[in-house]
Amino acid sequence: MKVAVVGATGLVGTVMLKVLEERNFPLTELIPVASEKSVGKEITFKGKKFPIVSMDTAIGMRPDIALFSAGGNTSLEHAPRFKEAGTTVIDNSSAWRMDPTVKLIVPEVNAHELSIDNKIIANPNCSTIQMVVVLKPLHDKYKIKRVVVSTYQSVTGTGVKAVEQLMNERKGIDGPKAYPYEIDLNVLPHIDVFMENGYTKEEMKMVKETNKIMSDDSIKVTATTVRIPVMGGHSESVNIEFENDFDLAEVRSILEKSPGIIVVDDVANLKYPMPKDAHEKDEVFVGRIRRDESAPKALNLWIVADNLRKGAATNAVQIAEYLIQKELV
Ligand code: 11C
Repeated sequence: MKVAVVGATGLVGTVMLKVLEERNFPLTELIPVASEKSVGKEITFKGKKFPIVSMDTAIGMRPDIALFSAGGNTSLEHAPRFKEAGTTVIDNSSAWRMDPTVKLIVPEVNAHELSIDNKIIANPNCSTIQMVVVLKPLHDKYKIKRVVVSTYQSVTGTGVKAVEQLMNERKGIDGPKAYPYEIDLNVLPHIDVFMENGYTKEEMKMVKETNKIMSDDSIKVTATTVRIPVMGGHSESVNIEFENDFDLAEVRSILEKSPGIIVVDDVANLKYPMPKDAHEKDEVFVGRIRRDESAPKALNLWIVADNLRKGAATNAVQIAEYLIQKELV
């Protein structure tokens, strides 16, 4: 497999390379792609040096798979060019997600939808991915009617500039700002741009992407997405109302058996998921599993995952692994 990583020097691109390395991805040739200012520099992968190349050079090399994490505009412009060259693109931006001809994939949920004809495949938003991994097995068993989610999102979701803003503020240094307000010792109920309905784009992504990935528009979702001065992962408080009643022990057992999930739920010993523990892990962590005592057939959960891993790089690499395993590339 010849694999291009587009956006190889960015936060997600760097993690993609790490994940490919760790998982011993069966690649024969690595093609790191980045903006013109990085072309000619080298990246190290499995102890070997690879030159960073331009988009045109990479397309000319006709990779089998291109993992894209270089923003929506780059993806809109260049993903079709890779596709023309016979490459399967797995795109981490929001550019193609709601395109009805493009599959939006979380392998634990809907990898079975993929076919050899899918040459551009969309990777969902990080906060959506970690939630649907948990919703899916519960929906299969009890049928979800409605989800109310509030997020506590890491600054790494915004990018390098936001990480620098947090670190600079912590040290009392002035510098470039990724947010309209201070983020250290603060909480911003604002992720991405505000839309006409008063929600942010991030909140609406959680609604629309969930329905598309779960192939079920009957699931009602409402979200409040919040940036907090944390690194390492996104956390989510999720309230789920089901059509059918559930047994709490059975819910726990279903989640424990579901792929990609680790249950950390032992409050007697103060065990619950935290971003510090999810950092650099590929799984989704679930805890604080309890009945919503204010409503029938309703459950409360706390979900944490590394947004750069399962929320981005790992999910994309898992899609690529699935394509290879099923001989779809
Ligand atoms: C954040 N969820 O934490 C965003 C980052 O649509 O892929 C990812 C945005 C996206 O700010």
